[in-house]
Amino acid sequence: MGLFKSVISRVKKGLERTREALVGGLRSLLAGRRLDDALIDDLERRLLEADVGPKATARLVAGVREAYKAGRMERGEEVLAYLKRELKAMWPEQDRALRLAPAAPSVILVTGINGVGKTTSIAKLAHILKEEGRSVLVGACDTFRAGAVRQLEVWADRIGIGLVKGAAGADPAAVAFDAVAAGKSRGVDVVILDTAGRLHTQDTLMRQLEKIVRVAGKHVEGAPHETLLVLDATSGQNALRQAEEFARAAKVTGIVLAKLDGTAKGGVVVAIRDATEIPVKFIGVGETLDDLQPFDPDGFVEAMFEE
Ligand SMILES: Nc1nc2c(ncn2[C@@H]2O[C@H](COP(=O)(O)OP(=O)(O)O)[C@@H](O)[C@H]2O)c(=O)[nH]1
Ligand SMILES: [Mg+2]
Repeated sequence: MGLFKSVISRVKKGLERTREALVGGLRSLLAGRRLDDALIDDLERRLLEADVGPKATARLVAGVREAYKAGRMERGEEVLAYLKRELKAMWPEQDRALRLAPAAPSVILVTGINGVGKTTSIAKLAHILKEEGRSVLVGACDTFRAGAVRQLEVWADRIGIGLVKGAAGADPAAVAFDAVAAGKSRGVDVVILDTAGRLHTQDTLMRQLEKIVRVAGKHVEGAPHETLLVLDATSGQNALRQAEEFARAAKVTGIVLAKLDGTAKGGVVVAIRDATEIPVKFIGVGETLDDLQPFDPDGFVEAMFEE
């Protein structure tokens, strides 16, 4: 609770580029215009360009076309209102709260391919949890690059939380084992495991994840309680493919959509909703510790469409 409440103005700021390109674009396209077939085609192109995805785009555009043909929609403003309403309806009540165990420690596994923003998102999440008064420990299971461990160490020092690491090149599952065990013996509330995103094959990567999951579950009942998949919003439809692949291999319970501040293609949030049942739980809107926000669909759509 507490800090997990989102503030529309902050979301708005983080989404400036997305807002300008997607909604600003729609607004200048539609405002003051009368609807015709050419305008509907333009709308379709604009939605696809914003990475809303073919499925959702087709549905939205079909809705507009149908209402237009039936004489129920004539003005661009009506289209904007329709889009806003339809987008909001895409996210019915769903539990987006972080899953924590009834008894400490809760274990959160963080996955995703290299460079998407895993380590940074972990730091932001740890920061929020700590501000809420919880003790946090991170496990540096990305043991392939010394730089990866170092990066997490710098964050942990800055936030003031514990870190467990292994020797260079250590087995990631062994580090996960140590981190979860340390979390348990030290009575820590939340253990967050950082993982590697790039291995020789997708197969090895997935097998390694499975091993980490097994090891965590052996120590703490129900662990990992949350498996977060981090996706890079700037990678557009590629992010979708990753979501589908990871969901096949691991029981992903939530998505962190990072780098939404850096893209004009915020529509990918919509495409993710269309492609998977996995809830987007957090959005990343910058590189500092304060730049992680809970994903609140209503607030998100409001922020996107506000002037
Ligand atoms: N603009 C922006 N940059 C981000 C965000 N999250 C991560 N980054 C940057 O993306 C790069 C890769 O992040 P990192 O956490 O190391 O990714 P990892 O390889 O998945 O652990 C770093 O330069 C981060 O500062 C975000 O929400 N917005
Ligand atoms: Mg990393």
